Amino acid sequence: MADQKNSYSADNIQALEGLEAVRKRPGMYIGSTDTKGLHHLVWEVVDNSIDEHLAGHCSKIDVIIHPDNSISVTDDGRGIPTGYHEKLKKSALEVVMTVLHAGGKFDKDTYKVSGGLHGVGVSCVNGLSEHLRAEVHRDGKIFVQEYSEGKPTTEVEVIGSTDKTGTIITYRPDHTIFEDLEYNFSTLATRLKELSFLNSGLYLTLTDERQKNDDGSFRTETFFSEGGIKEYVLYLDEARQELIEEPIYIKGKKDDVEVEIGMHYNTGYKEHIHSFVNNINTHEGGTHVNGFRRAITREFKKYGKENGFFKKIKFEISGEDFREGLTAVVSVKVQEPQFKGQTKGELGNSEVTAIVSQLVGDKLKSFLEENPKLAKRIMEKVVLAATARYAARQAREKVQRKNVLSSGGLPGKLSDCSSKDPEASEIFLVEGDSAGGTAKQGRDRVFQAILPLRGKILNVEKAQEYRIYENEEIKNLFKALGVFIEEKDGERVLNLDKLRYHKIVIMCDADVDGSHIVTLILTFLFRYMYPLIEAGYVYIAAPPLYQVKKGKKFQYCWDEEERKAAIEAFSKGGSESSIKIQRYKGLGEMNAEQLWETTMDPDTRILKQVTINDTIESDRIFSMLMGDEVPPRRAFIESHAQYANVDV
Ligand code: 0RA
Repeated sequence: MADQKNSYSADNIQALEGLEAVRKRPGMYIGSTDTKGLHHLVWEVVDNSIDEHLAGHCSKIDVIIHPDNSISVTDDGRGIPTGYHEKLKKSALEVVMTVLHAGGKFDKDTYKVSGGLHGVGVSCVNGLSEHLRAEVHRDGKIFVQEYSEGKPTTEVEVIGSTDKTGTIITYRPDHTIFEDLEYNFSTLATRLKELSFLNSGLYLTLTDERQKNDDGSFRTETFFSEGGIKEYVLYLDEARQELIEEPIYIKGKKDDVEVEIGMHYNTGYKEHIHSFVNNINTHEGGTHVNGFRRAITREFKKYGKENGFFKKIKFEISGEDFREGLTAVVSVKVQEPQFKGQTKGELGNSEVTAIVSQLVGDKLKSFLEENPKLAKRIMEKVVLAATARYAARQAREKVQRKNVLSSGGLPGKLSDCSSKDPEASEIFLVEGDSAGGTAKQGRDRVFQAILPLRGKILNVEKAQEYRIYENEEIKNLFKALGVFIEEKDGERVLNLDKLRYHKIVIMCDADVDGSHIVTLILTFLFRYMYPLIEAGYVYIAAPPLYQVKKGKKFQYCWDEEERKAAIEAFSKGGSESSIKIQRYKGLGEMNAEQLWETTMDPDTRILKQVTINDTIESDRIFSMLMGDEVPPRRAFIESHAQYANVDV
């Protein structure tokens, strides 16, 4: 089991032999032993291959998921060294594969940038695998060694000759260590796609031998980007209307810090800044993002003032006004990154701020001078943004003053629970008054509250912020949940101190309209109440699709398979006719008791917790599904229909 809380000093680690440490405390090395940790193994291997690419020796990396959920990673890099290691008296291959952190010791000169957060190397994967096979093509020969739980089971053997170079690592994760051994195609695909944008010119492929296409071939996807980060921002903005056609692209290097940035303006109202350090997503930003923001505010403000764009604005223009409709990717490569913050997702190296700020500032200065027409378009948007922000703030304050500051701020439509303990309390967001009524009768009023929402709530993806605070349903949500937005250092943050429920359950009909409403509510929560999702408080209820009944016996079914099984079980020893099948199209077709026992009773219900696998891709998917542009939405839905399950 993962155990990150136990602190473990360097001495302890050295006292343990080789990879035994990794097997004893896997969580310390790969974060966790849940599905996240399982996928992390792939990245440990791929990171090594990416290092080969960054050193200029690798152009292609292939990842294969085998039918038994073992993984192969093949690259055309230099191949792991295989020579004799004098000090350790064994092959360098064996040292790299069986000694923690050994990888880097062999190539001091190369600029090693990938990895970072855990970055413990391929030996760690070896230690956590019940079987691993390393095949190296190097010096005209093919070398192979196999291992079990990180210990060699064969010598390094030469099995043939080759005219190529590269490494093939095949491993099967240890089932005694990992809770779940099933690899997820879209999790791997999303990260490989991201890596292709971050490493332009590198071919990455993903093949899933568990899934076959109609023609019998395996499901395969190839990821390649010629334009890198410039292309990445266009991809992220695909479903948004552009304000400027070409992204602004910045690339430079100073004091060993490499900076690459793409920025693109769309006509939307949100800012989307994604940042990376050594290919690793820094969710919480950090010094590189601070430098970027600082430069934008400084240069745009100066230009706007000097050219008279802000004459009519009677209040101070704020930094965020310059970033409305901005989609940007900020990627830096730093020799010795320091990560801080709650999830180690924030860059701490202070020298990076000034470096990024200067490079971006220089570029923006010349961009504004050389493109007066585009500059005018951006400045006019900034003025609109500032005006709307001012209006939104007033609207928000009006809602919140009533909400938190006055008593009796709960919405009339809310049927609250009697418990005042947020940890024990649940709120069901129910589509429509009639289903709301049934839920109210069916619930356990001690800990379950019901808030009916009228039909389709506002699509926040298309609405300006102040409209959101004017919307009745959304106002009710803020009031019922007891959360509010406050400004901290010029940033808006959701305050959860007075949150009234730790389970927020979206309960809608199990049909197309119902799932549309779920998506609308999720979009709102993702954009305005993300910390609730992050904390794991948001759930989707799963009402049954069928009731299969014979005489007095009946069974609820959640999918086709269960329905077939129920019919079969009931028809044993009799015939299929007397059996009645009811298809529930909506919550309204169930009475209060049925709704309780199928969907609301904690002992029997199925709740799906909403988790975000990849914030950047989720961001893009929401803009795709709920945004303005129709063709990308259609393309997205069509391309995902083939493999059915879309993971948000
Ligand atoms: C140690 C040293 C060198 C490369 C590697 C390890 C290496 C590891 C992996 C893991 C997967 N693919 C890999 N490719 C390379 C440097 C090699 C040299 O200096 O020739």
